[in-house]
Amino acid sequence: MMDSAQGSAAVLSEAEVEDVNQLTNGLVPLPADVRAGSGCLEIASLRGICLNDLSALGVADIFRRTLDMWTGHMLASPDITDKECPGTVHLVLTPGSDIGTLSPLDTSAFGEHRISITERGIRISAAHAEGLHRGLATVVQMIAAADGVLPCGELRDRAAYRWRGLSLDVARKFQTVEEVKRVIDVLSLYKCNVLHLHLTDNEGWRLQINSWPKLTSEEFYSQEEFAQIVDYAAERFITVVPEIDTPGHCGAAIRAYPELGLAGVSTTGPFPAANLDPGSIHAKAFVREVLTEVAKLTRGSFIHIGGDESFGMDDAAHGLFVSEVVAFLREMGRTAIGWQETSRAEIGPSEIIQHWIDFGQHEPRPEGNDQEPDNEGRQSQEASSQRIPAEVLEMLKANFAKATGDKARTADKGAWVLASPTNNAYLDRPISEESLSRSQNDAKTGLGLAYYPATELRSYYEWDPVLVSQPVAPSLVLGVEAALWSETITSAADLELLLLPRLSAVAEVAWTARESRGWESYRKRIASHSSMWTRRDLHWFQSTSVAWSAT
Ligand code: TNX
Repeated sequence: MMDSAQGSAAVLSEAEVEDVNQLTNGLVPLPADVRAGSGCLEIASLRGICLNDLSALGVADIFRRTLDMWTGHMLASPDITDKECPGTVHLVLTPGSDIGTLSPLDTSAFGEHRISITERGIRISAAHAEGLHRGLATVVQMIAAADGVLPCGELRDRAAYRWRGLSLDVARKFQTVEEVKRVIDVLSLYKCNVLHLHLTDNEGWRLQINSWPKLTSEEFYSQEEFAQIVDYAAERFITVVPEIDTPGHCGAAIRAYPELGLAGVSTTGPFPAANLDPGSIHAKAFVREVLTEVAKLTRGSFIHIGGDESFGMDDAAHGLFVSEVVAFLREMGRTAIGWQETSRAEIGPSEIIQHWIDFGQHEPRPEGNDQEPDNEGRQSQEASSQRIPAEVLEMLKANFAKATGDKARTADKGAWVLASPTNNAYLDRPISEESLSRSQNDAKTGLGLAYYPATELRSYYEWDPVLVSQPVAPSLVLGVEAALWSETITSAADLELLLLPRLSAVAEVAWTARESRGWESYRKRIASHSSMWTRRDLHWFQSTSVAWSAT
């Protein structure tokens, strides 16, 4: 793994490397290809935005507001022109381009673009509006990190993976529409393109469903509010993927409509067997009616069907249930995504399987860490087992034992894979480092699930989506999702402490090719982001792993 700031910098002199590092200063994720120029651009000389194509107007407008929000630098309203535009950020959609489809399966999802910085201004070109938007996130970060001037040069960039997401559990702890929008702003800043919302679980059902009105009672999104989230995300080229978790994790639904579950089953406590009754006609109608409504509320074609941890359910019944739900979504022209347990059902090459159960034995030994990887995996499993009550542990172990064949099954089926390994992508693990702030050191006690060992920022950075997905072919690894589960979250502040800086590390794993990444480089580049987070009043964890430039 390289630790220089540029992947393709095989034969650069030391001075040239320094120039490149200046250009990538404060950029996370690290761009693919960077060439230093000569001279520099005064940021104060940037006054406006120009565009050559009306279809980039929305992008320009969001950029203008976003730049102000993160940096306080205000540009004038956009002008449409074909001419040279000194003193502006100039957006150029290349001829023959289209606006893209807002789908993480589309090639526009790679967000390809070019940025050129000269003494006269900044020019960004792309074949899709989405590429412009991703490039503009780079410009926001450059301006935030700069000390009055930007070095001239050129960046060509594109994501390593098409799917770069966050799964957010708003079922265990509800978050307001405003808070979800703040999370979307963070995702956009790190070039992520998917917000997966875990909307239902044992603890609560958070989306209004007209045909089953008793599902929601106090804290939930009306369909109108959900549409607001979808629109806000779409303006930032982020697809919202709603998750309706079935047949397990259905406690809230069963409490509202007991006929959906088996009689006498407890729906509360840790890991209840709160499954829909696979033999019930009510449960079948329920799933179809709910998914029909949910499908109308999304812009993307994706619906997450959960499928995880249906404790106590017969394996064949689980497989059949999931297969029927997947087939129903196909009939509706939608794409099903399921947690890895759905690899045991009838899944095909157009579906997506999200791997999460991680045995920690696939990673090569990270640089500077002399523990054997196997050993590390075992140690962390032992440490966490001690915190789990014996009967729960038995159940989890049985579940994990079944999971050993999931990756091979996924590979056999030719389905797409999303990598969300618990060891590297679960943001709800307790935080291992100290914070620079005493109150955060108090706040972090009890934050993160105690079943997991405390985890450092570095673990979210040093992993490889292809390696953790083996034996799935690299070409079928669609991308990466971080997951933020909310069992221990009591407020928006808690959410943000687990989100930042961890999400930025996973976002770089998703965007930047592995050969170009390096922990030492990342921790230098992320250090200046604290000023953006603080400006926005985000509660970010002041981890001692990074020499933050502002706290
Ligand atoms: C497992 S990941 C779960 C969630 C928990 C999470 C805690 C998955 C599909 N299921 O229900 O919240 O672990 O990290």
